[in-house]
Amino acid sequence: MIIVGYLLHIDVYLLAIKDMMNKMEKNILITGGAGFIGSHVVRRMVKSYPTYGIYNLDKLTYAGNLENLKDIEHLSNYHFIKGDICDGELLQQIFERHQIDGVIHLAAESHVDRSILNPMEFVRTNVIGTVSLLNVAKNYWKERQDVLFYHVSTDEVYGSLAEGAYFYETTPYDPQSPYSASKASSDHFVRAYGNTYGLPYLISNCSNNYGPYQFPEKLIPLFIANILHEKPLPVYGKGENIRDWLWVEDHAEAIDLIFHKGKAGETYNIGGRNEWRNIDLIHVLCEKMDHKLGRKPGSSAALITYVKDRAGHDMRYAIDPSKLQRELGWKPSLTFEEGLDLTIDWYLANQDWVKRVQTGAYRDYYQLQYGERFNS
Ligand code: NAD
Ligand code: TDX
Repeated sequence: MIIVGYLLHIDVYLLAIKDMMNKMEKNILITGGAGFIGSHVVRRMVKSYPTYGIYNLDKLTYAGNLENLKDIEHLSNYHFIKGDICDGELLQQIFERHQIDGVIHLAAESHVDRSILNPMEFVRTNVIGTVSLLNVAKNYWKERQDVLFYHVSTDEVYGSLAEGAYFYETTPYDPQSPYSASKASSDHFVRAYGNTYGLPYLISNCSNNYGPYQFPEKLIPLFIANILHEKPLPVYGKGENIRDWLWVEDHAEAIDLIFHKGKAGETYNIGGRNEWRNIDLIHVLCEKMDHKLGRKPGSSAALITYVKDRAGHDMRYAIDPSKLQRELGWKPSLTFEEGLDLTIDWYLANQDWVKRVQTGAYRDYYQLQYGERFNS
């Protein structure tokens, strides 16, 4: 469904009229739905729950791309609202007009390297934005207990792990980058609103995601794009840092499960028990790319270039997802081998998407599809 109107917020009123005519079982506000993980969550919720009104609120920063949702934007229970989670007045209008019963909050600045260059933007969106959302939810819901504020967070809040150790839900917070410090802060605010005002909440902390629609600044899509164009592959430091990778649709499934079956006030760690040293993962990626592109074995690996390490680079992340598996029965659907193949194949088949992201052309999509009616 098409809506929009950043300046006048006319979209909010039009949608309200539509809602009155067509009462939904539940109205869910998803923030950051035009981003990588958010678009998979929105797609899943819109398709799996046709009786829910799904409201995707996204500021469309460099990371927001409405082309990610092209395939579902015509569905009548999907609604897009362009706006900023720091805009309390807009948030209040959205809650009131659409009688929001639940929030799945993903909007964030998400890239560690950018947080090193510009920490204030991370404080603004990840901390202040989350608190403004919490505040509006708390005031609108008052004492209601049949509502949920679900905050999607990261394993990076726990800091860097020694060999053999794992992140549990009880692991003390020890964020090391401006990004993880801002996410840790937002997690603390969510719990503070639960503790102080009785706001029913859920938090999940997930490991590194990969899959279709990931912005090509993150390791896997960046390296796929660089291999394709025979550009250097910048490996930070010695490439010995370890990350725990999860197929993005498995994350979306976990979010759906936690939102519907999780116990309010609880935290769930999400991860696929899939640890890789960066350099080992990069070699697998290079071998697969050589094979898929019909290039001589070793040609992609020849692009590997060791560069200066990321400042404060966390050495190792590894999630113990036992609680989620035991209590909610979640398990990953794919092996890493399968997920990586699907990811590479998707990027190779969708080079137009990558090109439009790299040239900035994707930013016109909003104007073309949604902009003309209300932008003055
Ligand atoms: P992303 O950068 O791809 O997308 C973020 C989205 O939020 C974009 O659509 C952007 O336009 C929107 N946004 C940013 N600032 C906003 C604001 N002020 N108001 C409204 N919208 C705004 O991020 P992602 O990788 O999809 O991550 C989504 C969430 O999941 C984040 O909260 C992130 O911390 C968390 N997370 C990510 C990973 C991962 O591996 N990518 C792992 C664990 C947790
Ligand atoms: O060019 C690169 N070279 C390189 O060696 C890039 C972009 C990354 N790296 C390394 C740094 C990390 O050790 O690869 C690893 C993965 O890097 P990113 O893809 O930037 O992810 P990471 O920093 O681990 O954070 C991601 O996972 C947790 C997401 O960006 C976060 O939003 C999420 O919370």
